[in-house]
Amino acid sequence: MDVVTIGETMALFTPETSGLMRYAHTYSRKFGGSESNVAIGLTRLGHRSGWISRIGDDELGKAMVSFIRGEGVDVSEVQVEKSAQTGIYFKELRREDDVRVLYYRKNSAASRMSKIDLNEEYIAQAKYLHITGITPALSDSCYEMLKEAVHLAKQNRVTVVFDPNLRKTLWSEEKARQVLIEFVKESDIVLPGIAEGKFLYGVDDPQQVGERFLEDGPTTCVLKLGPRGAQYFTREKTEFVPSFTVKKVIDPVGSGDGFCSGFLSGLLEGLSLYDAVRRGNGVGAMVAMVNGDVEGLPDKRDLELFINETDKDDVNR
Ligand code: KDG
Repeated sequence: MDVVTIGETMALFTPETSGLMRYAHTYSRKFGGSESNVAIGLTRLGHRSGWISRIGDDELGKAMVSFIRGEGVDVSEVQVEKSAQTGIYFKELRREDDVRVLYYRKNSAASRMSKIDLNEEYIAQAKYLHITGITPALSDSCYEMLKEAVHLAKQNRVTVVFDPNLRKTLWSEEKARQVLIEFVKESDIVLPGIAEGKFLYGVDDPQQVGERFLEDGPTTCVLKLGPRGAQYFTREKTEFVPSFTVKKVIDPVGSGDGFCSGFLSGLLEGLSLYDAVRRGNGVGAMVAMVNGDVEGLPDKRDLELFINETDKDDVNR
């Protein structure tokens, strides 16, 4: 396994029409969950990924696992929770620049995950453990489980990659800040957005944000700067990597996960940090141009076409 990830995935309902959801009558049903989005992004690019989770004993859970398995992700560590349901979420595309997310996930099956969901051998055989700040927000047992997963990864020399993925509606700001910094301190690579850097450390200059993350322990910080691109920081070097032009943003949700899968696939293939971040930018941009969290994730060929096409005249520099 190249990458193992842990987290909740939900059935995602999106109105077929834009505007206020109260006027929507028909919805499309998709699936979304930051960690499985990353796992799917990796398999599309030719890597092996596995996803640890719990689903309810229900139709949505079954359809979700079939879908994720169908994308080539290993789901052998997904458990069925009899006493809770699979979480769902709605994505309200009010306007092009106003996308809202509504969760119906409290006490969901995945929020019942705990240390017993972890199989040390499964984590130990991976090159990377990918985790996000969504999981510890789900419940105390998920928080404890994630700490244990990081501990197992470190014990087995598996590189820990952490995306803070701040979701303010899931917990208090104070708790979020404290716990997310706790995970930053235990991670090797962090992939925050600039707004998360400001939230965690109270500074908004990219250089200062990058330095603050590194001071807390990770050896690499890749700071996502939205439409501008991303900047990576190590103790030796920092470089800004420009983004690709997105002609029309259709749905930005999932773009950060796309970035992460592109970046990790670059590392797995031994690309330089600059080129891995550039690949991340490419995948992130492609996801934003398609409705759905994973529907825009490219395979290798599409990604290369997009990057080379855009290179001709569309790169933002
Ligand atoms: O990053 C995209 C995720 O936000 C989406 O897939 C749903 O996992 C999700 C969450 O918790 O918001």
